[in-house]
Amino acid sequence: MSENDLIVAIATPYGKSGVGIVRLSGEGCLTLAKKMFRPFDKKCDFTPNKMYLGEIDLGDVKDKGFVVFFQSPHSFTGEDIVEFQCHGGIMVTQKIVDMCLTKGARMAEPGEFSKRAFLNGKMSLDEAEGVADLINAESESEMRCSTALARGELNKTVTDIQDKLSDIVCEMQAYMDYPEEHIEEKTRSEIKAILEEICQQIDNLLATSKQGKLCKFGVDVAIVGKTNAGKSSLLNRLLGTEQAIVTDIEGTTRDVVSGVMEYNGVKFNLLDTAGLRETKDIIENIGIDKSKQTIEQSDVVLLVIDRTRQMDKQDEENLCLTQGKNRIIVLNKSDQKNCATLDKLIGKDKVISVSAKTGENIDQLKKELFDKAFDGNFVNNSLVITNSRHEQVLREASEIAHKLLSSGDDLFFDCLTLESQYLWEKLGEITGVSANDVLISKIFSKFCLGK
Ligand SMILES: Nc1nc2c(ncn2[C@@H]2O[C@H](COP(=O)(O)OP(=O)(O)OP(=O)(O)O)[C@@H](O)[C@H]2O)c(=O)[nH]1
Ligand SMILES: [Mg+2]
Repeated sequence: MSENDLIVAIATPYGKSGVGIVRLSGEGCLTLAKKMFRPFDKKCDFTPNKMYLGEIDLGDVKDKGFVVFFQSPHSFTGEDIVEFQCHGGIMVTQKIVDMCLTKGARMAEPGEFSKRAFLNGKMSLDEAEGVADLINAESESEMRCSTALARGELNKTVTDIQDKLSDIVCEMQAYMDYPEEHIEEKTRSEIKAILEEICQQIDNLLATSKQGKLCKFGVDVAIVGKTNAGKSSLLNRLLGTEQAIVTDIEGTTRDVVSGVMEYNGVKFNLLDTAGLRETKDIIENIGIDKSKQTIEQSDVVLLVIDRTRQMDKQDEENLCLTQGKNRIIVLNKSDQKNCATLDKLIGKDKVISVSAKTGENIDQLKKELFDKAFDGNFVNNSLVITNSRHEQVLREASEIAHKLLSSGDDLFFDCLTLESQYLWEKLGEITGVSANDVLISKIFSKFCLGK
């Protein structure tokens, strides 16, 4: 495999569609395309970025479609690229790929187009990862985070930190080259100030990673409480569908019933659970164990209490069980006149009265849920760390930077220079400036085919 040999892949999803795109990249792609495409326009000279209508040779049959040529370096990969835009579906696109393979191309590895774009300097590593995340985005907030990454916002911040580190290294180099200048004190205080800024910048990025994870994977919300409190009714009301079975028989829900709700562009994975109570029923007990596990694994707990019933021992236990969790107490059945005294609930908890039956206060509950999930600190339209690899690199970088800051006064300048270079290299793992080939291959292998 040479670095710019001819690769081919279907760039559109596998399945039926109006249009399909097959992409060829590498040296000689136009020559190959000409062998299997007959343009209708006799004067066609494959001017770059222009679409030409014609017949694509599929072996025994022909498809009517377009060919576009993107000339190096003005293409996604930075190499010559040809795109066949044909009729969609499984057969036509596959036939074009087969034809390209018989004429000398080879099948692209997953992510190989993006890898080439990175290697040819068309985008940094984090920007390429942003593109992959954008393709996989399932919610608006995830999409917003990925576009920021793909636009190069993380790259900008990291490069800015790296520039500051380069300044430190230059400053120290100058001092070591001209020690007679006696600039040590001034130099040290300047370096300290820069290091403080760097620590702050890295920590600010890291602080966004909690929101990033929730935007990427969704907020897991456990709906728990006593039997018949109205948990399944609440799930259905929040989703706007009849997802879970509702009856007035205690112990109706046995297993975890889930559904996805999107609110303010964020995905909430709602998990309705079996009602908590003492029972000898084996199946119900398995369900109750699952309810407890769900509480543990969730980001937010909605503890549902039937406000028409007096609180009892089971309610007390449920309060204990969810103590310390990020919880909201939901007093359900507000449409009913009789309201029991619920003094025990007064405390730090967020308490909200709703009616799953009529929908009363449900919008308010969604808002409270959103605020609870993000501690009221949701940041919109700014850079948020969603990628666990970036988070890991930033954690390591933060450790190095803080160590450097605290030991800066005691280090010899040559050590300080080396440590600063090490931090520079570490941050380079995000943008790919210093990343080694193994790391790069590992990252791109997770991309989808044709990208
Ligand atoms: N009046 C009134 N009734 C409700 C409300 N929510 C639920 N119910 C009723 O309460 C009963 C139990 O509702 P479910 O949603 O099945 O309760 P659950 O908590 O899921 O119960 P289990 O699955 O047994 O744990 C049903 O008869 C519902 O119609 C409400 O807001 N108001
Ligand atoms: Mg239920």
